[in-house]
Amino acid sequence: MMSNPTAQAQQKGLIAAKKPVFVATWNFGKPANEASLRRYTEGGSLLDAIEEGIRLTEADKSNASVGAGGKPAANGKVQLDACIMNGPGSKAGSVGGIEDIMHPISVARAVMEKTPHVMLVGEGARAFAIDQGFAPANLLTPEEHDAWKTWKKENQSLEVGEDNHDTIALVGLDGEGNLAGGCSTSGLAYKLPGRVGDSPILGSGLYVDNEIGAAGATGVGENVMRFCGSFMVVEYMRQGLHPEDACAETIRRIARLDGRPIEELHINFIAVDKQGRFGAAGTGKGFPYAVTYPGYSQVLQSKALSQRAIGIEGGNAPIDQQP
Ligand code: SD4
Repeated sequence: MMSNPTAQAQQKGLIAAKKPVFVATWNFGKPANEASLRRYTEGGSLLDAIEEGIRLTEADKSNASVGAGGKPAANGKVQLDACIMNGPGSKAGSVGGIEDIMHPISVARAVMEKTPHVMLVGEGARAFAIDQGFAPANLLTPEEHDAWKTWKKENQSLEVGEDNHDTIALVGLDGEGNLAGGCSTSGLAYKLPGRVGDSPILGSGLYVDNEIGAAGATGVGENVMRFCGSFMVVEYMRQGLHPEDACAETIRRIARLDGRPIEELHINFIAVDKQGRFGAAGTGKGFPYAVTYPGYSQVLQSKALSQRAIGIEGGNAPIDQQP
């Protein structure tokens, strides 16, 4: 008997035995997926389920890279990015650089459902959220405030490292064969105020095509958004690639176009297709992703495209220290 969940899942061809199936980034994707499955089982729509899972991560103050408790921009303000997309009708909503609102995923959904627009940014997004009844809150925890003060005093580097970014991207397929997804992040730690990454950009941090599949990204947004990364993953699935291979091929193509070695890009993708097959790939070794469907919930190891071990990301335990 194989005890390794990744090996077991790979032997089964990385395909969900039951629907709905939820696939999410990082270790914290597992409780998020489980919240999604619960919401769906209780009668919520696939979109309700996606929103619920991401809200769990956003509310977790110990997660320093999503929602409340996120690391701030260089000016000490937490600025959040999120988007949501529903397969049927390709409906989408998004917010960029929103301040003081704990659940940008829900604001993104309100943009989708209550406005004729797709994306709101900055002060306009905040004003819209408050108008919609979202309560403003201070998202900067005392720990992150202290860490920011230290960074200001000692460092002030804007360099993208191993431990200053993380994102929840969560994609799902329901029993009717419909797809949906969401993505939420506080972005790169100590970014320039106003910097928006890939996460709220449809086609970059997230893409859903109801005919084919859904994909999401985490990592250095600048290395995803120049290539429409999640859209590219979906297009490779359209060409017949398994989701894991589609994620890997996207990373290889990005590296070719960018010119730097794969291990310097710090990006990862997750994907699910319309048949319930799923997979993930990363530029380094040890990007974990979570897969949940009725009777199954596991953190799996993604396909690694270089031997570089990824470090502690946004409070995540390195893969070899996972429970
Ligand atoms: C960004 N992609 O803002 C996000 C950060 C991230 O893992 O995903 N980090 O660039």
